[in-house]
Amino acid sequence: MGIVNVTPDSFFDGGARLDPENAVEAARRMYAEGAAIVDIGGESTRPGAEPVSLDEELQRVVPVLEALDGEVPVSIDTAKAEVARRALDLGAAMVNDVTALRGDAELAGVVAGSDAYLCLMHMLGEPRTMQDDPRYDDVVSEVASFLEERLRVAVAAGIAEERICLDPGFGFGKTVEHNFDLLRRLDEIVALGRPVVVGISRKRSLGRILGDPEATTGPLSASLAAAVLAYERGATILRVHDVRETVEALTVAEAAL
Ligand code: 9MG
Repeated sequence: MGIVNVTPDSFFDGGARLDPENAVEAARRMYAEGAAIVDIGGESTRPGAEPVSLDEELQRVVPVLEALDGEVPVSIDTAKAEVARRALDLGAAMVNDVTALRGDAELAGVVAGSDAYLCLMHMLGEPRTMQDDPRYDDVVSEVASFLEERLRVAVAAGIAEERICLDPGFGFGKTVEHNFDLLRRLDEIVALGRPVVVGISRKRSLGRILGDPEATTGPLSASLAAAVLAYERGATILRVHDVRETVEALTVAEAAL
């Protein structure tokens, strides 16, 4: 899954894709490089990010979806029912909801009324404050219980279980240690029985484990190491910035599995 952030404040590309033409070009390139799907989002969820209005989010993503016109399989990264509705009308195949259906009471109905796939992600708190001293007794079992509960909620709302994937939410209310516990024990998330999405690409934990306590991003090399580990531990969807390099790394990993 390639990442296209149509935002002015993405932690990694710093807003390079706010221009719809750049976003469309990035989506096409990622698809050509081997992404199975491209995740398009108009609201930043980086630590400290402020929410954006519905109008603003629609103005960012709709022109990109219109220009792509179904050419590239798309996941819409949103917690808003109306954004999801518009994106699905424009051909999106998946909704990536970082709130796991806790943000907008109407989102479950929108997904249930379509044949879209849904990604439910764990987050402790909200983007603005989530990195302010997150605490768990056991991060892996708490994340697993949360995802199990949100899966039940989604199925009860009429979304077919076969269309749901789960994501432990690397960096969403987690310290470096929490993120590495989750990566080490990813099998416990895989054991929930749904495809697991891992989004650790370029995240700050990778830069911090390499020795920079103030890092806000991580290097490509560390992202590839994490992607290979996650894949080897059972993740089936990797949400990444560097599609070509990740496809190459995973192709090598797969040859030795
Ligand atoms: C939108 N977004 C940013 N990081 C993410 C991650 O790790 N997983 C998912 N599903 N979405 C993310």
